[in-house]
Amino acid sequence: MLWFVGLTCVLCLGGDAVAGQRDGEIISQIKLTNLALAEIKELLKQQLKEMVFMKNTVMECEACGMGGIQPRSPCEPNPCHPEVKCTETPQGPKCGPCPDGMEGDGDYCTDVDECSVKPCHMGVRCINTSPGFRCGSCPAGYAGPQVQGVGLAYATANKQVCKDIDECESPGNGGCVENSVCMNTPGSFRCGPCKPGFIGDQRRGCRPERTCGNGGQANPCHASAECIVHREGTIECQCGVGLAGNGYFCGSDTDIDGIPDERLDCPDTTCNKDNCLTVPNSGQEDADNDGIGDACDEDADGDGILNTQDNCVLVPNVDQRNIDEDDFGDACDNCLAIKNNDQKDTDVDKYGDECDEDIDGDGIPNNLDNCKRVPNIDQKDRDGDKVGDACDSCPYDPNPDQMDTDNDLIGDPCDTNKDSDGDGHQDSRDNCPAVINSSQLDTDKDGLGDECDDDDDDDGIPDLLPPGPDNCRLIPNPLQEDFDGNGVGDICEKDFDNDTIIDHIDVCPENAEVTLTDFREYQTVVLDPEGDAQIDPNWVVLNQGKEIVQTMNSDPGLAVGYTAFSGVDFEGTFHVNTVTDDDYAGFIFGYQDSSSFYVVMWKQLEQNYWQANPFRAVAEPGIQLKAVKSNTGPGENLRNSLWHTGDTSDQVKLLWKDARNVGWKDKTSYRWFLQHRPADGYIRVRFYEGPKMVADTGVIIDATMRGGRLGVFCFSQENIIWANLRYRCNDTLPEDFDTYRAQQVQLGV
Ligand SMILES: *[C@@H]1O[C@H](CO)[C@@H](O)[C@H](O)[C@H]1NC(C)=O
Ligand SMILES: *[C@@H]1O[C@H](CO)[C@@H](O)[C@H](O)[C@H]1NC(C)=O
Ligand SMILES: CC(=O)N[C@H]1CO[C@H](CO)[C@@H](O)[C@@H]1O
Repeated sequence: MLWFVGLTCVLCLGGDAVAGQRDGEIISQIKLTNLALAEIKELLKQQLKEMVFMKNTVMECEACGMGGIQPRSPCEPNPCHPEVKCTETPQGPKCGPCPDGMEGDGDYCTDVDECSVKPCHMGVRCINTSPGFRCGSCPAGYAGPQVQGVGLAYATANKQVCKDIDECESPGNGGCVENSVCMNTPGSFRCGPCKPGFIGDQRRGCRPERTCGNGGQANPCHASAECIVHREGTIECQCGVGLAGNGYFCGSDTDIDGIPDERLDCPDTTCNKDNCLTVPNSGQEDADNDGIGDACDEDADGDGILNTQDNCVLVPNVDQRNIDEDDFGDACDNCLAIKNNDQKDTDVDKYGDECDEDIDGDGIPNNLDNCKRVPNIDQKDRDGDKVGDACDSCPYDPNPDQMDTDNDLIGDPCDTNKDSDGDGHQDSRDNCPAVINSSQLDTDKDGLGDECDDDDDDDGIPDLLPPGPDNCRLIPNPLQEDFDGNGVGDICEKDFDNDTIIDHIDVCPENAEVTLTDFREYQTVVLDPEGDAQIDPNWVVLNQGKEIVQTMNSDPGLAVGYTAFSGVDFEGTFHVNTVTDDDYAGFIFGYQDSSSFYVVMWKQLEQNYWQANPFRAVAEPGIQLKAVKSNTGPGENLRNSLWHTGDTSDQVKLLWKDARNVGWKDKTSYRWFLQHRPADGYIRVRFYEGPKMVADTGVIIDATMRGGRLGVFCFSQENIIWANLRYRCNDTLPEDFDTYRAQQVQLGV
């Protein structure tokens, strides 16, 4: 092809030469021009001849190709860019497209710079290769695949993606100390301060600000709640005094009955709104379901008759019919035709004892039953006094009258009151006469109390000595199976005493006979049985035994639960729900008999007792803690001694009095919290008004009573509520005992 171009050039040059000489001298040089033209003509003729020759040669060549001689292909050697396909066409060889990663017409290709479309992550080097490209690795703190490829299209579609690594998600808190804030940043991370609830820093570590127990585990409870670790390791959260809820959520609780003033965002019943904001009603009883609790509903049964006029306060009875004319209308009377204002129904069969032919429901009619009020099918009566052993206060000494002057449940003929260890159980009956043990627990029923029995469950593995200690002290397991090897036998893992109440709700996990706080069964003790100064108290028990109400303006009296305790924590809410009167109310502990108990009592106003015999008794307001050890027992002496604020010989010792000397306020809830550790004589009581502690006895050491029963106390005050009662076995000595001891030693006591 180039030779055609060459020819054109020659012709052109010739033309130009002719044109270049058209001047004034044309005529004079005409001869010379003619000569030159002839020469050019000759040259063209020659060239034309050559072209025809060549054309023929070419045509001959094409013809002779058929004849077997291989002609040379115009694509051999490939005139295109390396690796570009060459195609023959009539117009000559044709080059295909440039390969990926190159650009040009195919004859000639040059490398494309894929890096121009920025296929690599920001900050990562892009290396353009020929052909293709390659990205460097992702920067530190980022992760992504290796990227390399060829061509702009590929580079555009497959850009390198480097994702930020969230170091904080990696194990070990990203390298920050445990429980501290780890902040992820693009390509890196930072360690911040300790997480909320933890204190410390990156250098010293972060430990829980509030821990639960001594194990240092974090405290999941509400900020105001107490965190309790149970023996088997579970955690319980308990809202602080004056607050209520499930422990994880706590809200204010004006009447301290354990139910919050406003609904809390949790599912438990203790998260519901109190249906009686200012009167304690821990059971939330609401007879007419009108959302207003009975305790503050003027017409509790909604029958249109106000409680004060209604002879059935909790059962609607518009007619108020009342055949036997007692205090209870027919609609709610458990003895329709017999007056029975106490409505007592021992066997809870809906027939009041007054009209029940079988009071205790043991199948033996009352007139044949030697224990009318205690079920005893066997009717065993060893002393033949016609009182069955099951209810005989002296099973070995005939005592048909069953007199029990000191109300200790032991009949007078067999009551020695000789109690060497002072735990409230006389030696002849004490299953450990020489060891303080009020609870008298005897798990294996071998007559030897656990406290002085080396093998409580009689399984052959001693409680403490080798081959013990017994990994289940109260349940026989001679093989000591312990699958998880935690030192607690499998059989008692969740329920140490096998009383079917799992340990963390069991108020006495190591005592099968005590499971939940319950005052439904109680002994009433009248402290002034002779005097008729006032009537006897009327006790009403609510909320499955966790609430007691005393309605009458009465003589001094006690309602005492039957469970005897050694170490115990006892708490409750105290509320006088009336503006009438200004007298005594309180609670008792360490009750052994009606002459021996501790009482915490509180009067509203100062007052002389109206009976000046046998002596003038002056009551001061303010909380008092008294040890009662009376040599007379119930009667006017004890009555006046209880009233009096001070010591009285052979009756009452005043152990502590609140120096503030302030009385209780009407219609106000107070919470008490008692710790009694009789083995060491440790007593401490705290009092709260709302969340605020208002009085504290401090550590008091007194060993008059080495344990006993719990109950409530009233003296001449009506409408007292003891709500949300709770007791727990607890023999752990509080820490302040040691501090107290150390001080005593320093003082030389
Ligand atoms: C645990 O108490 C149940 C009754 O609640 C009784 O059936 C079972 O035998 C007791 N287990 C042991 C090991 O004493
Ligand atoms: C038992 O008493 C100790 C000392 O007062 C106390 O720390 C502990 O929380 C109590 N245990 C329970 C379960 O209430
Ligand atoms: C005061 C005392 O030691 N009481 C013990 C009586 O028995 C119970 C049950 O065995 C123990 O828990 C008490 O510590």
